Amino acid sequence: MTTKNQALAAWVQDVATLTRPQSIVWCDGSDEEYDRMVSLMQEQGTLSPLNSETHPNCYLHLSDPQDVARVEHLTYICTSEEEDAGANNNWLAPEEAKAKMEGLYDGCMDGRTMYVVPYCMGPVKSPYSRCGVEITDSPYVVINMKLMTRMGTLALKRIEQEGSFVKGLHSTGELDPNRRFIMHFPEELSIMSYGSGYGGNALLGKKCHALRIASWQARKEGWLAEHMLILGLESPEGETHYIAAAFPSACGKTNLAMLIPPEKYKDWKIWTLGDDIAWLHMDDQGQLRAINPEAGYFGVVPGTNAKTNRNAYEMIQQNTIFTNVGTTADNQPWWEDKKQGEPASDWKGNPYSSESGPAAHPNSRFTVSATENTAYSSLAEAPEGVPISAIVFGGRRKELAPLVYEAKSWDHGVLIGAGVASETTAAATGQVGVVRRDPMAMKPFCGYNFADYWSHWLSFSERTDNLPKIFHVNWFRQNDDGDFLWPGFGENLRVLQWMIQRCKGDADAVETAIGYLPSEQGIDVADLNIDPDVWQSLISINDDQWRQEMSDFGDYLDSFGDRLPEKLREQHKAVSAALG
Ligand code: OXD
Ligand code: MN
Repeated sequence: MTTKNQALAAWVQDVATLTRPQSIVWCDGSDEEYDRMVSLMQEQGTLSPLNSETHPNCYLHLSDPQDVARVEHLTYICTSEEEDAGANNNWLAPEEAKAKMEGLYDGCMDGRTMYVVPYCMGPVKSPYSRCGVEITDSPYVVINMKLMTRMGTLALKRIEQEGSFVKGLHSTGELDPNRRFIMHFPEELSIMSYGSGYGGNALLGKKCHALRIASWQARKEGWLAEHMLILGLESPEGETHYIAAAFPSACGKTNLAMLIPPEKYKDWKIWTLGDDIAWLHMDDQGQLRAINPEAGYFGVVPGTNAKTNRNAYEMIQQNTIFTNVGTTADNQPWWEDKKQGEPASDWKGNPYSSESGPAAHPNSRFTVSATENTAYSSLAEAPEGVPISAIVFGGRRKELAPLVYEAKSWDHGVLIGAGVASETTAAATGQVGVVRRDPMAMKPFCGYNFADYWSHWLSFSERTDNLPKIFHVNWFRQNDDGDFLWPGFGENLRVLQWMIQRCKGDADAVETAIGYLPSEQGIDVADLNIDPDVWQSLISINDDQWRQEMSDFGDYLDSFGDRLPEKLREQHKAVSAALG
């Protein structure tokens, strides 16, 4: 036995009896172990080194071409009552789901090594952190977990002290899409994943634990587990405000979290706390504080270049695992919009030809430790987290949503979050570019009924009057020719500044039916050469379009029936009435 925790030892034994691995390895999270696993994967042919002069310690993993994204239609929340999972989730009865999964797991590790991976989500010493153990037969998962979480001996120690942990069982199985399921059992704090090696389906600390299971725990314990980046905005005077922002997958959370201010604002600084997940707790003063449960980034590669995200571009020049990118003739990683080099091979390992699609898969990813980011905030390791001044929701909308607007109250902000809709991206299998409702950017990740989730969000305004202000942004407005109206990237700093000024009571705004919008001079855009009509359209609303939107949104809310909180209905009514 390799742990003092009886429940963990017994579970590992039970899993081994079911899956029948050739051997069992307990991971300690050391650098030596990482190097050993990297060598093993090279021997097995599942990882290859990239050009060691230009990209030291960088590796390429090419996945099965049918296993490149999250699979929402195969992802289930298995609660005893179907209503607890809600219409926002696929549901299966726990016993049925377990029987199905046990059938798949039966003997599935025959001839393979079973790795036991203890991990801690959040700084190991933080009271807000939570631990888990992932059992997996995938060396790729082990090396990614090492970069993405606090993994190994320290996590195991905390589990032994605390006695509780989330159980995650993963096997890549045969990578057959017909034998692939991601099941969650929030009542038992456990996860079962089979048939995929893709990050969001297989690195169980991330979406499965830190969002789906954690959101359930958070509701019971009075906190929030959210699909949010966390950043610090430091002014030239040295004052730092922290912002948490929720956007759907592949909508620019990583870019915003690592933003480099434009020349005009070069005395400002953005610090990254996290790029994907935030756990928000209320402290004794009624202040919301955030920690990032993760320790690394699993980011979308295409589009990353020295202009769009210089921090990320530089951080992935070394010590990075690339998944499903192309390569150049001299074996450097290559992706669309890298703006450097030419592809020689594509993500399937074939010679590149423009007719056979992009060189890098649109959802190709980098995995890298957060410490490689030169903008990584030292407070990311603070056990007490950082105080949040503003919460931002956003989506990818060609039309409708203005550049930025502010909620009139917390409860109104909850309505705005619930109303998030966005065009789908390559982060999940399925059609790309269709608008779908994605409340709080949590549609794929909320581990329980959205109606109960909104009630939980609304309950925060009953606990304190010290809550962050809530905003909504849309960087993605386009004209009829498909050109973006707002330059985005570094220029988004101007919008963040407006938010912080609003928090401090220092900026004017115009009240509209949907919230407060910046006044014409409220955001400094004078040097951006934006046509005045375009600027007007970015900071105003079209009442007809909004009436239609509120009507569609109302139908969506109605689909949650009686469980929908009355307060949310009232907020919806108030906005609709104001639109007339
Ligand atoms: C991610 C996602 O990988 O949201 O972060 O899909
Ligand atoms: Mn995400």
